[in-house]
Amino acid sequence: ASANIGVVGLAVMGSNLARNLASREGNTVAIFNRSYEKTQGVLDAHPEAGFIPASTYEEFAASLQKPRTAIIMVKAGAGTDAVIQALTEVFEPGDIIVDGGNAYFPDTIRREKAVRETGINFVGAGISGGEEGALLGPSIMPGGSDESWVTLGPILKSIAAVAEGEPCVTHIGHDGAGHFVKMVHNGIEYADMQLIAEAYDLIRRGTGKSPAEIAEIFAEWNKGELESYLIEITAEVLRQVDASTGKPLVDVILDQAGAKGTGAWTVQTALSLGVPVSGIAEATFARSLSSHPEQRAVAVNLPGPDDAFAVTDHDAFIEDVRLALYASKIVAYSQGFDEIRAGAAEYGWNIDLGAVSKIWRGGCIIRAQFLNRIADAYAENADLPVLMTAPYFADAIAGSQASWRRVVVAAATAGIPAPAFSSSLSYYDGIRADRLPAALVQGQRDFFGAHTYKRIDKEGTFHTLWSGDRTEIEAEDTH
Ligand code: NBP
Repeated sequence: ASANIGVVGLAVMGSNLARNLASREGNTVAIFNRSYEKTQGVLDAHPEAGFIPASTYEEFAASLQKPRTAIIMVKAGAGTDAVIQALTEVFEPGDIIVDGGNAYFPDTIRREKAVRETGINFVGAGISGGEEGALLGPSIMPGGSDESWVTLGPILKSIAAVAEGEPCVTHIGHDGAGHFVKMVHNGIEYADMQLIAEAYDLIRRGTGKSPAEIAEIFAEWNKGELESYLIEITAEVLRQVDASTGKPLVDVILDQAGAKGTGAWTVQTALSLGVPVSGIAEATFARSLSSHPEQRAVAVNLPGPDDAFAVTDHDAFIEDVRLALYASKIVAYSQGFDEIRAGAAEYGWNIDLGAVSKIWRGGCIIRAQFLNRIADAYAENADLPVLMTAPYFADAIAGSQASWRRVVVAAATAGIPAPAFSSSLSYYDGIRADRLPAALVQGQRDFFGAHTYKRIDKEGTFHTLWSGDRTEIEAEDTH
C-alpha cells in the first residue's frame, strides 16, 4: 500500500482530478477505471504523475494506505451506485468513499446512510469548475461526517482553487449538504447566465451594436462590480468569428439551450421547500422555452408591439442595462442563499453561508468579486433572513432600481423577452411590499374550499359562511 488517495473513473473529470492530486506535494495517487484501456491511456499520457494503476477493485484497495480514501468520478446515477457497492466490498470500517460526481442530494443522503452501516465513511462532494477546474483547482463542496473531514480536509485543500490566499473548500455539513450546495450553485449559475443573455439581447436589439462591439461592453463591465468569470467568457464568446461563414459565432449557433438537470433540481427542491427562487426558475424555463422549435415555429407569427424598438441615447441605455443586470444578479444570489438556508433548516445541516460564498470565489463557474460582499454580509449577521437587505446590497439596489425599472418597461414595450430581469424585479417589489394581495387569495380559498384565514386585528382562525348568511365564525385551522 503506497497511495494516500485513489480515483475511480478516469473520463475527463476523473483523469484531470487525478493529475491535479498527483501534482501536489505528498500525494501518491492510485487510479482505477471500469474498462482498463482508460487507465492505460492515462498512464501512458502522464508518466510524470507516478500513478499506481489497478485493474481490479481488490488491487485498488490493496494499493491504498489506511484509512483508504477514494474519490469516485463516474457518471452520476447507476454508475455511482455500482462503484460504491464494489468499493464497500473491498474497503474496511474507517475508510472513506468520496463521490465527486454531480449527484442529486437525496441520493447522497440515501447512500451516506447505507454506507455508514458498514462502518465506512461516505462523503458526497460537489465539485465545480469543469475540466479545467478539476485539473488546476476546482471549488469543492464536501458533505459527510466530521471524522472523514479530518483525513479528507487536507487532501481537498491541497487541490482546490485558491482565492485571496484561501482554499476554495470547506466542510459544508453532514451527508447531502455538499451536493445540495453544489446544486444551488448551479441554479445560481443558470440565473447569472440568463441575465447576461438578456442584457446582450436588449443591447443588441436596442442599439443595433454588433456582437463584437457588445463584447467590448462586457469586457468593460468586467472591470467593475460585475467582474466575474461568466462576464469574462461572455466577451470571449461574442468576439468569436465563425471560420466557415465569417459571421459572429453567436449568430450561427442554434438558439436552443440545453440543460443537464441541475437547474431543474434546484427549482424542484425550492418548490418543495417553499422558497421562491423565481430568477433561477425563469432561467431554467427560458432554456425549456428555447428548446421547443415545434412550438416556436407555430408561434413565430403571433403579433408583437406595433412600434419598432428605438433607443435614442445608447450610452444611457447600456448603463441602465448594466445596473438592471447588477440588481437582478443580487436577487438571484439572495434567492439562492435563501434556498440553502431553508435546506439547512429542513435537513438539519449547520451551514455557514459566509463560508459558502467564500469557496465560490475561485475555481467554480460563478466565481466573482461580488462574493466577497456576500461573505461580508454574513460576517456582519450570520442569520440574515434576506441577503439583499444587507446594507451593501440594499444600497446597490437603491442606486440601480430606476434603471432596472426602465429596462423592464423598455423590454415589455419593445416585445423583447426579459423573464429573469422582470421576475427579479417582481420578487424585489413583492418581498419589500408592506401588504400583498395574498389577502385576497386567502379570501378566495376560504370562499371555495373553507380553507380559513387569519385576521390582522385578532388571534385565531376564521371562516366566513359564504354560502350561508356570510357571517364570520371561528374555525379550526385547516392551513
Ligand atoms: P462521465 O459522466 O462521462 O462518466 C464516464 C465514467 O463513468 C467512465 O470512467 C466510465 O467507465 C464510468 N462508469 C460508468 Br458510465 N458506469 C460505470 C459503472 N457501472 N461502473 C464503473 N464505472 C462506470 O464522466 P465525466 O464527464 O468525467 O464526469 C464525471 C462526473 O463528474 C459526473 O458525475 C459528472 O456529472 C461530473 N461532472 C462535473 C463537472 C463539473 O464541472 N463539476 C463537469 C463534468 C462532469 P468506462 O470508461 O468503463 O465506461
